[in-house]
Amino acid sequence: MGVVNVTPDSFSDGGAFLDPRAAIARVERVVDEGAAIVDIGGESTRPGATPVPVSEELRRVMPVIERALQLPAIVSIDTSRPEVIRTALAAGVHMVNDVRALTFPGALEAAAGSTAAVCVMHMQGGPADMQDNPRYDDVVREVAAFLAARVLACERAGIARERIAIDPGIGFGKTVAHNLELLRNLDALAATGLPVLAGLSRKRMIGELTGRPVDRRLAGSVALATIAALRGASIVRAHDVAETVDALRVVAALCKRGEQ
Ligand code: 9MG
Repeated sequence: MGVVNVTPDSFSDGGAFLDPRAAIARVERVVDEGAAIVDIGGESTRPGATPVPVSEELRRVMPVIERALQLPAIVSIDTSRPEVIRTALAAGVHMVNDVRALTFPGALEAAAGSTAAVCVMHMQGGPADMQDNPRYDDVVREVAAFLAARVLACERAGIARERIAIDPGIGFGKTVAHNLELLRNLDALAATGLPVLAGLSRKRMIGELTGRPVDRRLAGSVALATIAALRGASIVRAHDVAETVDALRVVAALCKRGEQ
């Protein structure tokens, strides 16, 4: 899953693709480099990010979605808002990626009224405060229980299990220790039988582990993508698509005999 942030304040690419032409060029490059899914978002979810009006979110993402839908890729809308979900689905997007796990009022219903896939992610707190003091008694158990509850809510709303992916939300209300614990136990989430999505690319934990600034986290990102795939992730969300695809092809070859 290649990341396309149409925002002025993303932590990872700092507004490089706010201009629709730049965002469209980014979509084309992501697909060209081998991404099966393009994830298009118009609101930053980095720690401390401020919300934007729905109209602005739509203004940012819709031209990019229109172009992405002409390409040979699954098109995902990265949003939490029911209005944006509905508009993007009406345009034909194939997937809704929601870091708030379809908890906003009306979001479940908006997603259920289509045949699109959904990804529900765990987050403790919200972008404004999630990194203030994240606490868990047992991070793996608590994240798994939250995701199980959201999957049930999706199913009750009419979203078939086959349409649902789950995501532990690396970096969303978690310390480095929490993130590492979740990665070590990613196979427990994969054991649900649902596809697991992992977003690790350029994240703060890599900065904390390596001392590298955000524009020098490629090696750490590819290492974590590889580890996530080996531990059962089916979808890896990445900024550096070509390098991540290479790493995942190596993992796929290694696991091909089915003796993971
Ligand atoms: C939008 N976004 C940013 N980070 C993410 C992650 O880790 N997972 C998912 N599903 N979406 C993310």
